[in-house]
Amino acid sequence: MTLSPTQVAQFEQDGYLLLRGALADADLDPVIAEYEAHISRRAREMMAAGTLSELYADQPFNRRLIAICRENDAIYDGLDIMHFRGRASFEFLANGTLLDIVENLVGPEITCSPVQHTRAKLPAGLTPKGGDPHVAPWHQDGGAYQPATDPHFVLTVWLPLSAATPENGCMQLVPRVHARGMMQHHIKHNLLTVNDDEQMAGAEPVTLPMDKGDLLLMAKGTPHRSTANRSDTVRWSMDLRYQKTGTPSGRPYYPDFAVRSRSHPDSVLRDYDEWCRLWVAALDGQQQGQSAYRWKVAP
Ligand SMILES: O=C(O)CCC(=O)C(=O)O
Ligand SMILES: [Fe+2]
Repeated sequence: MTLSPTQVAQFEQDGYLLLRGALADADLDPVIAEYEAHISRRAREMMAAGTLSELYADQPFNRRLIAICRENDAIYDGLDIMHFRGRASFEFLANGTLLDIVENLVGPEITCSPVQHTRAKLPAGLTPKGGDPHVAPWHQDGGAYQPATDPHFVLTVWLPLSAATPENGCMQLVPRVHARGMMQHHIKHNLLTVNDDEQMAGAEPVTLPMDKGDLLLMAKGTPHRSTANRSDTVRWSMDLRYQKTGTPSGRPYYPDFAVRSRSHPDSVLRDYDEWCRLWVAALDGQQQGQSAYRWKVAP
């Protein structure tokens, strides 16, 4: 799939583009299957250890984790992409349909940013340790990178693995303000956010329910958020970032890699084990003392 000139113009004007049905089940099901297999394995281990009363194997992908977490939320740890490190997840980062779309906006030399997540957003109150990192207050993704990234284009790609609805905390964003530049952010409860009252006054957000297969493309200056999950479903999603090879990811201590290159095809990282090794080494390095954010912690 390629974007039409009208779609590219729409992205540039609105700071986002929502593509319905861009991905097929065949693109996403391997990722879902490896999470399902992991959850089954962990549930069996917990049963064997006597810390779970049943497997909840009859529950669908967007409910099973809830049923298990209500009994024992130890299963919740390690689901994000860099900790989970599934082979299908790695392969999905280089999905041809996805990269064809990305190439329309990023160009033919594409680096996969390490600023990426797989999120299992649970109903409010169920997330272990209180606060929920998947309830994102208003922010621009540009605010999440180190300043070296400011002059460069970074494309955010957000996609649900199960239906994202207003009730379970789908994405909301403010169109047509992405080119105004970086807003003042701060860190509140460990989350990056702008000052809502001052900077979001008068904003007219759009709410974007999305189904599996839909794809949201977003500029790094587009303010967006997601609210708490007030449903009885898990909002499973991935948010990925792509940029022109050679531009800084904004998290230099995490591994980025060339995911498509027309000029240097040999530079592309295709080795799953190497990707795992890079993440393990980076996570062991604990950011080498660098803060993820340039912003002050709110009092
Ligand atoms: O998934 C969410 O709820 C928020 C994600 C987000 O802020 C992003 O993908 O940039
Ligand atoms: Fe974001």
